[in-house]
Amino acid sequence: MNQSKPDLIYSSPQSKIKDFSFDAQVVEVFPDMIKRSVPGYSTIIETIGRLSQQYVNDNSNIYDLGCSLGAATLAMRQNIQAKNCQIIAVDNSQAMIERCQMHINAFKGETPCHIIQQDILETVIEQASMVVLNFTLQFIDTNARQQLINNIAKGLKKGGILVLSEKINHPEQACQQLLTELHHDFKRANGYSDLEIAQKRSALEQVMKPDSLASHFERFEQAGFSHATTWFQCFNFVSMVAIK
Ligand code: GEK
Repeated sequence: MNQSKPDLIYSSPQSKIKDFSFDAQVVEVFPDMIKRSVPGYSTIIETIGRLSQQYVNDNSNIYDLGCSLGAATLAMRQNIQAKNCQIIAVDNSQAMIERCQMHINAFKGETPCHIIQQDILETVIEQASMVVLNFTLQFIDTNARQQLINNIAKGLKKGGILVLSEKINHPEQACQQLLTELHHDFKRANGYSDLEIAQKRSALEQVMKPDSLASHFERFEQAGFSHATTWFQCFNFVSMVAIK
């Protein structure tokens, strides 16, 4: 999965920028794209693996919602110690799901994985000890987000966890600007040009809608989680854990 082609999708000027979509072109470069765009991505994936070792228990289901190429699924499968568990990895992009299945097949593991093409708003969550939404909720219709978090909380067993990673908006303009500039510096340092940064930004504008950190915690509370904390933040990228 590390030998991805370099992401050059936005490297030349485009007269009309199409809305970003998780299509075959994106799939080809996805590992390179996400590593160069999301600060802390590798740390987050590794930590999801470590959390699965601790929180996944016997006879339970594990969900990776918006699994893309299955990085979180693989990290969990390598770390789960519990018996009689299964991982259900869901994504609504056909191109992602096909490539994800190939990645999963390429690695051996004890825990069975079911790779499903489906809208995660339709996924039935039950008997879950761990649910992962790693940079997926930001692509879901804002009005459907609370219902999804409620559904996850309902399907988790007591003591089970939700890992939610997201890009966030800061409510104060000055802080929002500072975090955005630091993120753009990070992308420049990873070889993206100003043109690539600007064109990708336009492509995502209507597709990805970040929330504030406070609204995530309000959602957790409304869904009935007992505890929630941020465990990682780098610039405007955050990963949280909520415990039922
Ligand atoms: C990782 N978690 O590598 N239903 C199912 N899938 C969806 C939906 C939906 N309604 N909307 C978007 N997706 C991964 C990275 S990427 C994040 C997640 C990013 C899927 C979409 O097809 C894509 O694969 C994924 O959510 C978001 O740990 O690229 O910034």
